[in-house]
Amino acid sequence: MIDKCNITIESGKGGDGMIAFDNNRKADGGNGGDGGSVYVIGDTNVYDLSKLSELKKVKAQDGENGNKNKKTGKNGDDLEIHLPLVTKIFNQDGTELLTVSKSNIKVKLLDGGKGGDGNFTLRGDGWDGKMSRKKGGLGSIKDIKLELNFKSDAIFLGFPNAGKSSIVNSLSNAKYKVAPYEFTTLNPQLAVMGRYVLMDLPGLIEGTSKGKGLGLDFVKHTKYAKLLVHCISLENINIIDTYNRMRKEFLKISEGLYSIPEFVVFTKADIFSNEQLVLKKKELSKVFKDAIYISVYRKEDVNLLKEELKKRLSSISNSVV
Ligand SMILES: Nc1nc2c(ncn2[C@@H]2O[C@H](COP(=O)(O)OP(=O)(O)OP(=O)(O)O)[C@@H](O)[C@H]2O)c(=O)[nH]1
Ligand SMILES: [Mg+2]
Repeated sequence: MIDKCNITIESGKGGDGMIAFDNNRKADGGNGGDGGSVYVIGDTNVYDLSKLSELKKVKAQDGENGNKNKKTGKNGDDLEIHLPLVTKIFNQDGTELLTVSKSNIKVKLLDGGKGGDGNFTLRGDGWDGKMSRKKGGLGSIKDIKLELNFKSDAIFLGFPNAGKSSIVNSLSNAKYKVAPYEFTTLNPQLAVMGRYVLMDLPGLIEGTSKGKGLGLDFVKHTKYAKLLVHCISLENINIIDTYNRMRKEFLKISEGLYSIPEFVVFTKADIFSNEQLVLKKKELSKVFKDAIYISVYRKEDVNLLKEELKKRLSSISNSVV
């Protein structure tokens, strides 16, 4: 997934006005059409900047020149750049230009050049107007930098191998890589559960805050999340300690991350017999009042988690998109 790119944008040039005469030698040259403008628009069907990063430059269409018979040239088509949520746009010098955080809202970045007047518009009484026309206005050109911060409703975090990707896959149509070793997930990955966007993240370890493991690049993507799903494998011998160590790491990473409402999900429930699980739950419920226990291999567990997530997310606020 490409989450950064530099690109040159250019609006269309206005078409030139025309000098033309009808059969009675009267001025009848039309005006040039306006050049297309450049817009950006948030689009939830776009997931990263890869398409855009392949293009060095994008340009709106030029307006067509005016024509005889007072015909105005066709306006150039606007260029709409569809961007994933949330994309921050910066000027070349690094100052922030705008943030695209809502879908389907169009924002203009560059105006197209105005079409030039033809000699019919400029005709006047004398000869001068009849022989004059205006050239179309030039388009504008600008270098911008784009940076994508993934926007999701719920983020899935925890130690490596906790089963985060397995859960995200089971809740959605995603088929992200799952494997029995640490750091299988290397980058944030998005999945859709009904009207909600889920984000599976790389595993965190103690020291992530200091750049250990896969580092801190992921933090910017967590900013908009409404719910932090903290996944803890029941394989851990001391679960309360595992939980506390991760909470401390969240705080060291950022206060913003630490303060996202948390929902604890205990994973791999199938490794215990029913009797063992009842005992585990009894012990853990003293500390974790409303945690959920799931095995991704049990449909009823997955459905229960899905309903619980929907309930929590709908009570927190509207979906991000
Ligand atoms: N028995 C059992 N194994 C599970 C369950 N969920 C996941 N696993 C296994 O646990 C291992 C790790 O699963 P992942 O989903 O890759 O874990 P992760 O937390 O995304 O791991 P990283 O991306 O490395 O942080 C895989 O071998 C999974 O098959 C479960 O409910 N029960
Ligand atoms: Mg993973």
